[in-house]
Amino acid sequence: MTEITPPETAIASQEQISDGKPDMGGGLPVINYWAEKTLDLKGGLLWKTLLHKSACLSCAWGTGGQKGGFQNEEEENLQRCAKSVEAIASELMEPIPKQFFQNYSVTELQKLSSMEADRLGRFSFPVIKRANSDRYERLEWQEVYEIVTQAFQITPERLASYSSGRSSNEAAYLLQLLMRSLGSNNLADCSDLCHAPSTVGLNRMFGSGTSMVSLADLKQSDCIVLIGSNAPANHPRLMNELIKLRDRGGKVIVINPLIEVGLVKFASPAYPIKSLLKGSEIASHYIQPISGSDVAVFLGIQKALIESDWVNYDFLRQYTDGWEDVIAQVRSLDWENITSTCGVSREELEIAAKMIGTSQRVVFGWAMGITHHANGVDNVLSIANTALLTGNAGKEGAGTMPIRGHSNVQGFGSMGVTIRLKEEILQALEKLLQRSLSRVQGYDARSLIEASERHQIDTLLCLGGNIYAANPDLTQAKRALGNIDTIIYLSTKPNLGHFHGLAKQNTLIIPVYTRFENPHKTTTESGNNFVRLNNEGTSHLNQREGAELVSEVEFLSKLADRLHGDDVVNWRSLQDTKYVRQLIATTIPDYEKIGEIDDTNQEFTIANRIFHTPKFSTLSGKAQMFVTPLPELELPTISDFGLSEHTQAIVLALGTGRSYSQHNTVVYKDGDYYRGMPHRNCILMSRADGDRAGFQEHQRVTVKGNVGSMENVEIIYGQIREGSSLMFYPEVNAIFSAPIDELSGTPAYKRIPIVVYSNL
Ligand SMILES: Nc1nc2c(c(=O)[nH]1)N[C@H]1C(S)=C(S)[C@@H](COP(=O)(O)OP(=O)(O)OC[C@H]3O[C@@H](n4cnc5c(=O)[nH]c(N)nc54)[C@H](O)[C@@H]3O)O[C@H]1N2
Ligand SMILES: Nc1nc2c(c(=O)[nH]1)N[C@H]1C(S)=C(S)[C@@H](COP(=O)(O)OP(=O)(O)OC[C@H]3O[C@@H](n4cnc5c(=O)[nH]c(N)nc54)[C@H](O)[C@@H]3O)O[C@H]1N2
Ligand code: SF4
Ligand SMILES: [Mo]
Repeated sequence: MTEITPPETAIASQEQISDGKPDMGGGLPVINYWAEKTLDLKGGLLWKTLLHKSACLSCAWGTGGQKGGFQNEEEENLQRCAKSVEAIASELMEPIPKQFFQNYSVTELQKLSSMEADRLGRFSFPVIKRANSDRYERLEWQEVYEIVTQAFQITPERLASYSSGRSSNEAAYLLQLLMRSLGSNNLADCSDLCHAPSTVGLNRMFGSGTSMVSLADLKQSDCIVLIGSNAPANHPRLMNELIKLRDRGGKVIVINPLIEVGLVKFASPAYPIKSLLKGSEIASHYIQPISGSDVAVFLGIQKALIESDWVNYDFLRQYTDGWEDVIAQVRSLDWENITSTCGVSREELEIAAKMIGTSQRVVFGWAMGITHHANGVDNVLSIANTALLTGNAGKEGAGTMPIRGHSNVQGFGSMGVTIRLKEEILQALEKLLQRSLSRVQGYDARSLIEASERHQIDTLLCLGGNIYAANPDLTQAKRALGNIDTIIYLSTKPNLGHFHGLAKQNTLIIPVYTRFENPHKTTTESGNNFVRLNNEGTSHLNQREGAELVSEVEFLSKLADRLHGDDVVNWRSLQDTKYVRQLIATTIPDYEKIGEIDDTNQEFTIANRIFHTPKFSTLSGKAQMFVTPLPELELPTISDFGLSEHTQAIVLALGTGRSYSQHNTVVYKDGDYYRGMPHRNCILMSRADGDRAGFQEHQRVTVKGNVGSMENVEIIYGQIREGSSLMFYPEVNAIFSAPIDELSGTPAYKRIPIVVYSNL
C-alpha cells in the first residue's frame, strides 16, 4: 500500500509563500491597474464605456446593470473588476494604421507573439489575403459580399462555422439560422473546448445543461465547493460572494491541485475597509488532489457521507432515479483504491464530507479543472451525484453551478449554436423556415479540425474567437485550416489565428463592433441564466479616417439576404435586432420574455433553469444519477518520449490554462504575478518533483509533449501537487495533441503527459 501524505493545508502553505510572491489575491495591484487605466489619456473614454449600459465583455459572471455598467442582477453596486477594465481597454485601442498591411507581409506578422498581435490595434476595414499573395490587402464591401456569398454556395456538409462567446444572442441566433437554413449543422463553438462536459452531463441528469443556481441562491448558501476554478483571476466578482459567505459563517471547500493564492486569501476592492488591506480568508478546507482524479475525490466524499449517514435517502427515493447503483458502486470501492487514485487522505475527504453533510444549502461550482479531462463528463456527474446524495439540488440556495467562461458563451448555446440541438428547437425552426432541416450530425470544434484535415470543409465562417490557437496541436490546426478554400474571420482585434490560420484560397477579416459599440440593442445571457439588454453605443473608431466597421448582425443578415432573396423569413429586416428578438421569442423555449424586452426594458432570468423545487426537466421529472468509474491515471515513461532512461528528466501531468493577465488566447501582459511566474515561458512544478529530478529552481529546461517541445523553459517552484505542473496556453498548444473526452468532444487540456528534461 502506498503511503499517502496528507497535503499541507492552504493555511499552512500560505505562510510558506516566499520569493516575493504575494500572500493574497486581488489587493492593491488591482487598484493600481484601475488607476493606471482609468487615469491615462484614454481614461475618459474608458469611464464612458464602463458606465455604458451593457454587460461586461470579459467573463460570464455577467456584471452590468439596468442603470449602468456597475451593477449585478441583484442591483448591488461596484460590481466591475479589473478584468473588465482590461478587456475594455484592449478594445479601446486605436485602429491598425491604413498602411500597415502594405508594409508588413504575413510571413513577418507570423513572428508576432499573442501580446504583440493584440497590441497592433483594432481592425477597422475589411482585408483579404489571397492564395498568390503574402499580404493582406484592403477590400471593398461589394467584393467582400460577392466572395463570401459565392463561398457559401456549396454542398452544406462542406460549410462550417466556429464561434466564440463574445457576440450577442442576436448574432448567435442569426448565425445558426443561416447555417441551418442552408442545410449545415456544422456549428462548432468555443464551448466545445470549454464547458461542453457540463452541458452534456447536466442535461443527462437534470434535462437542463446550465447552472441551476442564481446569484440570489448563492447569497443564501452556507457552503460552496469550488472545484477546478481560478476565480480570483477569471471570475473575480465571485470572490465577493465567497467573502460574504465566510462572513456569515459559511464554509468554502476548494479542490485544486494548485494552491491558488487568491483562493486562500483575497483582498477585495469592493470592501476597502474590511477586505482590501488585510485580505479575507477564503478556503475553509483546501484539498489538493492529483490532477485528473476529481472523480476519486468525490467518490471518497460520497463514501464518507454514506458511512456517516449524511445521505438524504428520502430525497433520493422521491426525486432521483439510479441512486441505488451509485450507492452500490461507492460501497464496493475500498478506501485504499480511492485515496491512492486521488492522493488525498481519507481524513481530508471526511472533513469535506462533514462540511457538506452538515450544511443546509450547498452550492457546487466548477470550471475548467473539471471539464478539461478525458473523463470530463464523469467529473461533472460525480459532483452532481454528491449534490443529489445530500439533497442539495432543487431547493433555494443550493445546487450545481458550472462557472461559465466567455461573457455570452451560454447565450450561444441557448440560441442553438451547438451540434447537440434539442429536437424541440429544431422543430420550432422548421416551422419558422417552413422546410425540413438536416439531421446530419454536425462537427464540433475538434471534429471540424479533423474534417478539415481530411479536406472535407471548403468554407469556414468564424464569428469571433481564435480557432487556430484555442486548439491543441497548433501544427495540425494550421495544416487543417490551410485545406479550407475560404475562411472569413469576423473580428475586433488581431490574434495569432489571423496570421497562422490561413485558408488555401481566400482569408478575409471583417472588422466588427464590440458589444458596447453596436448601433442597435443586443442581449446576452450570463452563466447564471440572467438575460441582459445592452444599449446602442458608438465607436471611437467611427471618427477615424477610412474606418468601415460593421455590426455582426448586419453582416449576417445581409449575407443571408443575398443567399436566400425572397424567403419566408425576411432576412433583410433582421438587421433590426428587434425582429431577431421576436424570432428568438417564438422558437427558443423559455426565452419568451425577450419578445417584450424592447418595450419593457426588463432584464430577466430564463424560465425553468433555476430549480427551487426538486422537479427537474427530465421526462420523469426526476434527476437521473449515473455511476462514475474511478479514472485510470497512468503516465508514460521517460523512454516513451524517446529519451534515454539516463537523461536528467521527469514525467509530469501538465495542466494548461490562463495566466493572470490574459483572456484566453489573447495575452495582455507578460508573466503571472500571483503565481510568481515572471514571464510566460515558465513551468510551475513542486519543489519535490524538481528535487527528485535533480533540477534547481530557475534552471532552464526542455518541455516535451507528444507532438513538439518548448526550449529554455524556466522552472518555478510553487504549491502544486507533486506530479502536476502548469504552463500557459496558447503557446503550449504547440507541443501536444490532447486526448478527447468521448462524451463531450472536449480536449483534456488539464492532464497532458509531458517530460521535462535538462539538455546539460
Ligand atoms: N481574466 C480572464 N477571465 C476569464 C478568462 C480568461 O482567460 N481571463 N477566460 C474565460 C473562459 S472562456 C473560461 S472557460 C474561464 C476559465 O476559468 P478557469 O477554469 O478558472 O481557468 P483555468 O486557467 O483553465 O484553470 C482552472 C483551474 O483548474 C485547476 N486545475 C487544473 N487541473 C485540475 C484538476 O485536475 N482538478 C481540479 N480540481 N482542478 C484543476 C488549475 O489549477 C486552475 O486553478 O474563465 C473565463 N474568464
Ligand atoms: N491548452 C489550452 N487550450 C485551451 C484552453 C485551456 O485552458 N488550455 N481553454 C479553452 C477554452 S475554455 C476556450 S473558451 C477557448 C477559447 O477560444 P476562443 O473563444 O476561440 O478564443 P479567444 O482567445 O477568446 O478569442 C479572442 C478573439 O475574439 C475576437 N473578438 C473579441 N470580441 C469580439 C466580438 O465582440 N465579436 C467578434 N466577432 N470577435 C470578437 C478578437 O479578435 C479576439 O482576438 O480556448 C480553449 N483552449
Ligand atoms: S466578474 Fe466577470 S463579468 Fe463581472 S466585472 Fe469581472 S470580468 Fe466582468
Ligand atoms: Mo472557456
